[in-house]
Amino acid sequence: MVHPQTPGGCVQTSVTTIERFILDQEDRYPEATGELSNLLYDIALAAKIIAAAIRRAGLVNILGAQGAENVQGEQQQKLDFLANETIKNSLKHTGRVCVMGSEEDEDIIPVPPESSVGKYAVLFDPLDGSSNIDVNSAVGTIFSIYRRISLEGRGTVADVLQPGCLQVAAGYIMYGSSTMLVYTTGQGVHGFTLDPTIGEFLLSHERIITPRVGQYYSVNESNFGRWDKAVQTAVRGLKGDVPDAVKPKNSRYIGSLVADFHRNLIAGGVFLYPADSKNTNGKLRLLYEASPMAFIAEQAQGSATDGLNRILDIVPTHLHQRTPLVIGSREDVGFVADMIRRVTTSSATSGAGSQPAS
Ligand code: FDP
Repeated sequence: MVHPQTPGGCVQTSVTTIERFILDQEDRYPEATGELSNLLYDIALAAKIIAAAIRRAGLVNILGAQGAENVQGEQQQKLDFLANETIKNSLKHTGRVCVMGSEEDEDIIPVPPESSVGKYAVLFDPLDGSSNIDVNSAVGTIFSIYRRISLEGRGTVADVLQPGCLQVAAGYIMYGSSTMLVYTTGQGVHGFTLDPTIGEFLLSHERIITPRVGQYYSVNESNFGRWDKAVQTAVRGLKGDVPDAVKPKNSRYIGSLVADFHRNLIAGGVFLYPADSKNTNGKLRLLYEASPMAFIAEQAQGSATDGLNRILDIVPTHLHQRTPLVIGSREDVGFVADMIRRVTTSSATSGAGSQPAS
């Protein structure tokens, strides 16, 4: 990582800020207007405000539930509310956005009538992994940007209901032991670490490539009895049941998608949130979680499916749609799909169905 103040006290005089990096990338496209670059800075600024609030959270009594429930019926945490408002306020008056969608809001979020509109639709999960907030574990923000498809005026719901393969940018911010912003505009995946001493995101991970085979599998195994037989068999395989097909993996699960995904992106691994008998379409949201992470995974040479099908090909039908998710190192995601396909086919031919294994 590049840090302006090295441990020896020697000042590093050449650093790449996120601003310079985005501008350098934009220079490669003579037709670029700069609107997307500016939108990415707007998000980076919102991230700094949220990071500062999270750092102070234990001190200023903003931990804990706010009392209201969000559209998913979950208790809205105070920091969820703050993060949601921060992002909306950072984007709505910029003239770069035509409509927004947030995991915390039931409907699309229009740009206020007094503000001009731009050509981008932005979707975000303002504070993902929020059940970790009260125990001071890593949480994150996820964002996804599409070019509008409506021709004029304020954006519409059609602008946000686009398949993930049409994203123009996606990224996440992880508020962990340090704050990192990782994004892609379809030109590889790049990571920046916030230097709190100068308040800038500095390039720390250029062109991230995830290992083809990972060392970790990450899944909430307390759901094991609620998975169908195909998923159970795949997870058993990751643990070592079929060593000829896949090297047994170590388990790591935080329960915070951004943190689990980030670890596997860097170290290699596969994250699964399959459907189960309680969450029959999985738990994670296609538009706010699965699609942006899938874009990043593929740009880092990993992959992402719903168990069988590519996430980026799914055409959403509603804003808060959920999907099963298997994401990470390419060969591991492929292994899970092979196992699911094999068990499902053999259960269908034997007439046994794919009910939970005993
Ligand atoms: P959370 O409910 O804490 O906001 O979709 C949200 C999410 O966290 C993901 O970040 C995380 O991967 C998953 O849910 C954890 O779910 P489980 O607690 O069911 O494992």
